[in-house]
Amino acid sequence: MHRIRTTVVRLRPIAAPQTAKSQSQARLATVGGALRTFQPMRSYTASVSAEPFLNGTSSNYVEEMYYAWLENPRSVHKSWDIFFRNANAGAPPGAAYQSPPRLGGAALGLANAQAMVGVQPNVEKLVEDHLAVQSLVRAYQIRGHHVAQLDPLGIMAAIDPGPPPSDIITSNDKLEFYGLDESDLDKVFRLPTTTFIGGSESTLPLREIIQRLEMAYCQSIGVEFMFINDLEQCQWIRQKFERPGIMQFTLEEKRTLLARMVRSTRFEEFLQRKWSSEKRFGLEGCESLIPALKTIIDKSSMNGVESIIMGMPHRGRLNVLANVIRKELDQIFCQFDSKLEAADEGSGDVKYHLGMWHRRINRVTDRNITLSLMANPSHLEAVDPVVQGKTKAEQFYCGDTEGNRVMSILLHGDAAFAGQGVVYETFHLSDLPSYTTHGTIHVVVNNQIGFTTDPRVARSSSYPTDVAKVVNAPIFHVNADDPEAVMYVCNVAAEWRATFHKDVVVDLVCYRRNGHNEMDEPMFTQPLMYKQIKKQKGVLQKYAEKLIAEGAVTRQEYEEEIAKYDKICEEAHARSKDEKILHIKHWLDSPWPGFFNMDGQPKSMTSPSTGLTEEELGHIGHIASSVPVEDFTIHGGLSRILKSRAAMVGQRVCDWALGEYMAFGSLLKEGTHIRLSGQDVERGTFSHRHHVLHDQNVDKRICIPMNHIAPNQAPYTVCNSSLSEYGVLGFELGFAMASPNALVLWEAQFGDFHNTAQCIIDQFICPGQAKWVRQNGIVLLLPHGMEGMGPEHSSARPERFLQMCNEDPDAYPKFSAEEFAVRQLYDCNWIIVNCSTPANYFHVLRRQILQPFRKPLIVFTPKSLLRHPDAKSNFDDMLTGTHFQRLIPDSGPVCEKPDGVKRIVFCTGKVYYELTRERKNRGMDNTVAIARIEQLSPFPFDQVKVETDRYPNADLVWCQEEHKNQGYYDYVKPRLRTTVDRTRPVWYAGRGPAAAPATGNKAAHLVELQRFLDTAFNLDAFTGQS
Ligand SMILES: Cc1ncc(C[n+]2csc(CCOP(=O)(O)OP(=O)(O)O)c2C)c(N)n1
Ligand SMILES: [Mg+2]
Repeated sequence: MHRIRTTVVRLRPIAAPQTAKSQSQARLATVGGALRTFQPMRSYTASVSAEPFLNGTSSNYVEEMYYAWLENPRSVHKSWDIFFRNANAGAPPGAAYQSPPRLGGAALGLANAQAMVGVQPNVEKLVEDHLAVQSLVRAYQIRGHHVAQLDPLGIMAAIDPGPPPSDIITSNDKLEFYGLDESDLDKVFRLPTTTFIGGSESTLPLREIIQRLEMAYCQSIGVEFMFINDLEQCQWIRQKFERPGIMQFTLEEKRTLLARMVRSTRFEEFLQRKWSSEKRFGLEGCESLIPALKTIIDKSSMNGVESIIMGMPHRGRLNVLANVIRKELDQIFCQFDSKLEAADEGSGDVKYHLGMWHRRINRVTDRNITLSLMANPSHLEAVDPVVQGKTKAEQFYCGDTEGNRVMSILLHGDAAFAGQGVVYETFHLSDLPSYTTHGTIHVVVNNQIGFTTDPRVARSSSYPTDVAKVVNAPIFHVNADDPEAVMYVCNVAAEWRATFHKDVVVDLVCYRRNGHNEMDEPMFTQPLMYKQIKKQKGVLQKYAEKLIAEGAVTRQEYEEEIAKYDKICEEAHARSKDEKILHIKHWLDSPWPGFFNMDGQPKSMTSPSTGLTEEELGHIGHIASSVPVEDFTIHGGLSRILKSRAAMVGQRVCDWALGEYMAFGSLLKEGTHIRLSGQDVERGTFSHRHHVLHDQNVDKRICIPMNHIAPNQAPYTVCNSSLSEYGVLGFELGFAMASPNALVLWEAQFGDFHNTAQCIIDQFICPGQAKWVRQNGIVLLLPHGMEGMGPEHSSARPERFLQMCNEDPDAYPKFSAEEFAVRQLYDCNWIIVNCSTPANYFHVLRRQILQPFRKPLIVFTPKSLLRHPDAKSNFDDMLTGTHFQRLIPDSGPVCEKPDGVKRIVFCTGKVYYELTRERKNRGMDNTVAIARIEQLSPFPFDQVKVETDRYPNADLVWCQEEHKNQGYYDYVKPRLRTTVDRTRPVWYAGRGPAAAPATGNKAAHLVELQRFLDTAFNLDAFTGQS
């Protein structure tokens, strides 16, 4: 009789926990404790005579004692402590018990204990069975989803390939696992407090217990939640799925559900009829996605949500646009007309990628709701962090600190959800103070295939959704062929988010009726699956038959509903033929009301001055060098930094950090919100910034002086991010999308790390406006420079950014002199600068906000220049009337006799300081001019021309510290040639071509540097070359 009676015993953790919470919590923690390691410790084969107090009706009492002891051995009587200790140590039956010490002469020994628990013969089995039942309940809660009927195709293997767990009672012979048998089925058992299957009953017959557990956990819904380490949340989920009769719907709800299924299904059928040879990545096989989303939206609207931002891939996108966002059908249908002319810019990539923004009344709640679907590239899941950033921004701007008014929904494909790392990176933002959106509802269209690839070769986890477990998000798997179950879990998901403000996943287990797109033949690769799919009755038909059978609708009503929607589609189709012009602007996901004029153009085409008054500079400088709160102890080293800042302010000069301070502080004062995010940005990777001060004596007490600039200033957000580039840059891009009136900056720890966010740069930032008519003013700060640090940490890869500029290198722009700079900016896809002075950095940051349109700004930022004694700017260069210098000409002795200048060396960034030092050393200040191109793109053709004209006898050299196949050379050379009408050659001084960005050897680095400086100043270096 080796019994499971001792379930309690089996639950023994390796070490008894030390914390003392409530006893009931202790019990739950132990029972629900996926964190614990279970170890069989003692098989109670002891006879009653050996340990008589372990008898029958004492089970609850013993159990209580045991849990209490586990929690805190001192909370139980000494006798129990000794008993459990001995038992744990493996004492044989009868030997674990020792008489307790006598207290005050009163004997509180075995006799009393027996009296308390009431000894009865033959109750041992009862205890064991009760404990077995507890174990059984828990098994269903943990593993019920493995046997739930989730797969509409019934081929299951693709979902969860393992055998059914042995502790789930799928047949009566499994009772034996628990030491139970059929004769126990009608016995009544007390239910543990960790289950709600009893409803108002606290006891139930075993047969009923199993049946209710089956109902709760093994039908069309599989709930994965027992890994969540919060008891309240686990209990909440249990009662949502366990309470008897909880999944019941009113007649009206069923009819609405049917109507939504009709729309979803007939929409796809309509497209298939009209455009049978067009790809549309149809939803067939997962039609219940539409009611699923609508249910989430209805419920969330009911809970007070006013704005929902959605991101989704290709599958079912048109259906979502039509039936969830409610884009006019004719606007969708006309996208299938290839003759349609585009009325505005944009690459016409409408059907599967453009977004949408729509405010309407939610019919169920009668409340206003704004729905936006974000434009997205093909790159699956890339939009996830962007959606989160935009959601965060909307919450921030409407003061929604808990996500009660604005929320996001992300849709995923099963293969992409499991495969794309950005999913994980995005999940990790979900609970960070400056990044949380207070819960996202994820919906996975789990059609058990990715293009032609089976899950068994595409992922190592049981489910595609396992990644969500890292943030303790509950996962509701549901058979998408059961629309009522789908609706139920979606309701629960929305309630979960409203209650706990945390992420949740709905996994719609479905199938894909056609190939990856409608042109693909799936039988090539999944013959058996598709044989099954061909036999599969459509979900609408199944659900309609069910409702007709139960009398919820008549067949006639159902047919009328179909006819009604078909008619809507036909009429819209007729209207769509009248559409002659495609207005891509109608597909904007983030309109910026008031920023543009009525035609969507900038309100002016001038950039106001970016300078400040002396007083403003002094005031911001003062804030930057002080601690603006009382009784705040900063680190001694920081005191010195602040002192040196104060000294600089006294001398009217700025270093890099102070220049940035001036730009941020002034914009904040003028009402522009600033958000600076990235790894370690608060202090600054190079310990130069110090925007967040930490009290040395009080834990977590911080001060952000930038928020003390002026009484009505805009808020400053500066946040160290998670160690993710892809996720965080995507997030900030989304944040910048929400409003043009914020300066949003992302800083890479070192510039080269941006390449792990390449997808966001290539797919969104570089071409965003061209593809989706959507401007964005995000700023990327990329530390860059060859400083002998080796191949890593040196290059922010300027060549890549420059290569992706949309400017023609061979054509001199035909703009008037007054408008040259601003027109160039307006036409470009992004702005790329490498500033050599703090003042210029200051101006370019301010220009980013003060110019009348938005373009991404890429800034190659310095490392050693942060502290270079010459890399300082005078306040004079930042005063009112000054502005960003696209090119900084040589202002030295060369200006006096330009005709005598033999060479102009054009350069950008830090190498300027190396060049000037070398020139001085060589005494060539009169013969070689050095011009700094600060704005690389758009290229300042006009100002370069002024320089080349100024020195008619000079040869032209481009000097860079980067290798020849990297850096700026390939970009600059043709532009310089265009500027001089190809009348003069452009020579190169710099490192030779190389595979790696820099040498790892400091000495080699210096040799290389000297070599190219020699070339730059050897006036005969290029003689004879052509
Ligand atoms: C990052 C990325 N890699 C590859 C692709 C090519 N691709 C497009 S759809 C697809 C399969 C996606 O499968 P799943 O996520 O399950 O969505 P489904 O098409 O099944 O709805 C692939 C590999 C892509 N679009 N994005
Ligand atoms: Mg799939």
